[in-house]
Amino acid sequence: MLLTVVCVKLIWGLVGLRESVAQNATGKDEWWRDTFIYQVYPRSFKDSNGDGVGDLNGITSKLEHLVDLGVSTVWLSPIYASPMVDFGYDISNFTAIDPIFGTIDDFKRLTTRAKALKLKVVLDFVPNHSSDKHPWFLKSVQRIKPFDEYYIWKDAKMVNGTRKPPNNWLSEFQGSAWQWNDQRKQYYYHEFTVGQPDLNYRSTALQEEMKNVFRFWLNLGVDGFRVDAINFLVEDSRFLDEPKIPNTGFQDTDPRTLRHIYTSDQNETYDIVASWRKLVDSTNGTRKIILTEAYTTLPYAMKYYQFGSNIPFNFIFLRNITSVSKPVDYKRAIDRYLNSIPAGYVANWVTGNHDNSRVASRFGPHRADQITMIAAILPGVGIIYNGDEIGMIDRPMSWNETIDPAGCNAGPSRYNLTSRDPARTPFQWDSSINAGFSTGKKTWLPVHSNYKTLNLQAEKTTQKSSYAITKRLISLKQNPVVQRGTTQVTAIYDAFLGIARRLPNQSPVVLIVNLYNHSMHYDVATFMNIPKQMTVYVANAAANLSIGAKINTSFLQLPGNASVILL
Ligand SMILES: *[C@@H]1O[C@H](CO)[C@@H](O)[C@H](O)[C@H]1NC(C)=O
Ligand SMILES: *[C@@H]1O[C@H](CO)[C@@H](O)[C@H](O)[C@H]1NC(C)=O
Ligand SMILES: *[C@@H]1O[C@H](CO)[C@@H](O)[C@H](O)[C@H]1NC(C)=O
Ligand SMILES: *[C@@H]1O[C@H](CO)[C@@H](O)[C@H](O)[C@H]1NC(C)=O
Ligand SMILES: *[C@@H]1O[C@H](CO)[C@@H](O)[C@H](O)[C@H]1NC(C)=O
Ligand SMILES: *[C@@H]1O[C@H](CO)[C@@H](O)[C@H](O)[C@H]1NC(C)=O
Ligand SMILES: *[C@@H]1O[C@H](CO)[C@@H](O)[C@H](O)[C@H]1NC(C)=O
Ligand SMILES: *[C@@H]1O[C@H](CO)[C@@H](O)[C@H](O)[C@H]1NC(C)=O
Ligand SMILES: *[C@@H]1O[C@H](CO)[C@@H](O)[C@H](O)[C@H]1NC(C)=O
Ligand SMILES: *[C@@H]1O[C@H](CO)[C@@H](O)[C@H](O)[C@H]1NC(C)=O
Ligand SMILES: *[C@@H]1O[C@H](CO)[C@@H](O)[C@H](O)[C@H]1NC(C)=O
Ligand SMILES: CC(=O)N[C@H]1CO[C@H](CO)[C@@H](O)[C@@H]1O
Ligand SMILES: [Ca+2]
Ligand SMILES: [Ca+2]
Repeated sequence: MLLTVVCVKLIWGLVGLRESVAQNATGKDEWWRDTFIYQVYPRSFKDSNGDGVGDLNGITSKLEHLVDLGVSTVWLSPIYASPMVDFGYDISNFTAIDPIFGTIDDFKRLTTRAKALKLKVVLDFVPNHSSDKHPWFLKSVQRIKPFDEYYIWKDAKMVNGTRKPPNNWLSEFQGSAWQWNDQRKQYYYHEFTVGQPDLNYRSTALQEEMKNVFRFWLNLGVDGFRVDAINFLVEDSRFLDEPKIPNTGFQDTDPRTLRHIYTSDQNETYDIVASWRKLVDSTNGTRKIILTEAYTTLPYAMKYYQFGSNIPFNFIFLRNITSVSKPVDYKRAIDRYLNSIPAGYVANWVTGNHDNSRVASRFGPHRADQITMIAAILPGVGIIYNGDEIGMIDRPMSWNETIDPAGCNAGPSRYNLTSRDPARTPFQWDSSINAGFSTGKKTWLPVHSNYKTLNLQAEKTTQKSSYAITKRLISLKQNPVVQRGTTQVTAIYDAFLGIARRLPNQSPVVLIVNLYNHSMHYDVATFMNIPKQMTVYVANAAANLSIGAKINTSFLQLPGNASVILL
């Protein structure tokens, strides 16, 4: 989302240093426990009919790629009916497929094929708001029961005879979060754009309506839901002004000037998540997964576990750790995260998504695989964004090419800071026209010009490609030491990050990352108390090491940017 991108730059707060810890985040024996989940951004994955936009039949035709990679689950970003003002996050019918993506029968074919391939299917669920074109909203405007209460309506505050919004709440997209509706003669609340009115979870009819949405898709056999922007779900019912943060330097219209104590992370939000947990658990068949997305503080994120989220997204690689982070920074964030997980729950590691720069652009192409290596060796679930497994990078956009509302709203001088278009370009399948994504004349976003060499087909025949490395990393999750071992994160001076996973009477699994860009060597064996001779399981391109090579860890010399996993 818009502010995520902006805020990332402001909140790289670093937390206190900790000692090494041993950690056992085994968790319950769920089907997703030691796997990777793969996010498909449907518009950009595969176009089956040449209109330049990816679609369901395209996804179905490429499911083998996910099987080949070895991921357990495909999570689809929104495929629902939508005016596409926010590319599907503005939904006008929660139980209909948008024609641009296909039909409900196409969806059924997709899930049938996925089941045959033993892939789980997870859908995006966007509960905070609907489109203002949704029939519920149109009826709400007319005060037709029970729709009248489906949205958050408030009377104007009259100040000296002038109509003003009911309070000072601000939209994530700048300015008052209240929009006057002349027909209903009231303001409605919108956390995001004017065209995305917030739903009112204090209406039991609305709550039931959204449960029916869950039921609809569960009946079609989906294995779970990824819940969007959950922390914004419920607002405080007193509608008090939020306190101002003094001296932020931002304009008064900027949401960063307020402490969001009444519009974010409300207790009632957690209760609603718990009610959804109960609902999905009451369905027969495979246990269902709930993933929740909240860019929030660690305690608020952790709280979702106890209220039924299996995967409250861990965004440390998106906001706490950056290309300039040092080994101690990695250690601090990873330990802090692992130590915060309540007993019995499973860790997760998001390496990228459709709202942020690609991992290969955030960390540099030579470090993209490193982040996946860290996600793979650490306990729990990895979450990978389509295209990152082949090392795709952001495609810079001119102002004219920009279509993401988050970019367009920011204007020609600032769109680069907020537009999410660069990370959403079509998947690069091969070196044919449009990278094999589409046979059309034009694609909805331009294909990156590097596709002739950077594409899946080429990487399949290259030994140290991102594809080859990622595939090996995904299968590392099957290693018992990685599944059940303790975790030790070590900063080896300023240069090396070391992660060791151990089980009694078994050889450890060890990752060493050189965070310098020049060659360094250390006695890693002594530093980490690991065997003096180990074998390369996988190494990134910079390491210049072959799988199976024997390594003397008493004198481990690694080129700049190199990383290696040893057994
Ligand atoms: C959503 O679309 C489905 C399928 O076209 C339709 O049956 C249903 O009535 C629609 N729901 C609403 C609220 O318009
Ligand atoms: C209302 O108008 C009066 C007279 O113009 C002015 O003194 C006062 O500050 C106004 N109050 C507000 C809340 O704007
Ligand atoms: C929210 O719930 C917590 C307990 O989970 C409680 O300590 C806190 O006071 C509650 N906050 C509000 C505003 O009710
Ligand atoms: C689950 O299966 C049981 C037994 O077959 C059946 O009685 C029940 O209605 C099913 N529940 C749902 C939600 O489908
Ligand atoms: C990541 O950064 C956010 C924002 O500064 C902070 O609230 C959170 O505690 C950090 N997480 C970890 C694991 O350090
Ligand atoms: C951008 O679009 C405007 C209006 O369509 C056009 O006049 C201008 O030449 C375009 N600029 C570029 C660099 O394509
Ligand atoms: C945005 O990025 C494009 C592509 O890198 C560049 O040409 C343009 O100058 C940038 N615009 C701004 C305002 O930074
Ligand atoms: C981790 O926890 C699980 C379950 O609580 C236990 O079976 C296992 O032995 C523990 N492993 C270690 C290395 O402590
Ligand atoms: C290598 O790292 C040094 C110090 O961190 C930095 O000054 C230099 O620009 C880097 N060189 C390259 C090519 O990244
Ligand atoms: C890679 O390793 C080989 C064999 O050890 C060596 O001959 C070669 O010089 C190395 N290449 C680089 C770029 O370090
Ligand atoms: C490993 O390197 C150390 C330090 O250079 C050396 O003393 C030792 O003999 C080496 N061990 C092996 C098995 O090569
Ligand atoms: C993190 C986030 O906010 N995700 C989505 C939430 O909803 C807005 C508005 O629809 C989207 O723009 C974001 O992508
Ligand atoms: Ca299409
Ligand atoms: Ca809300």
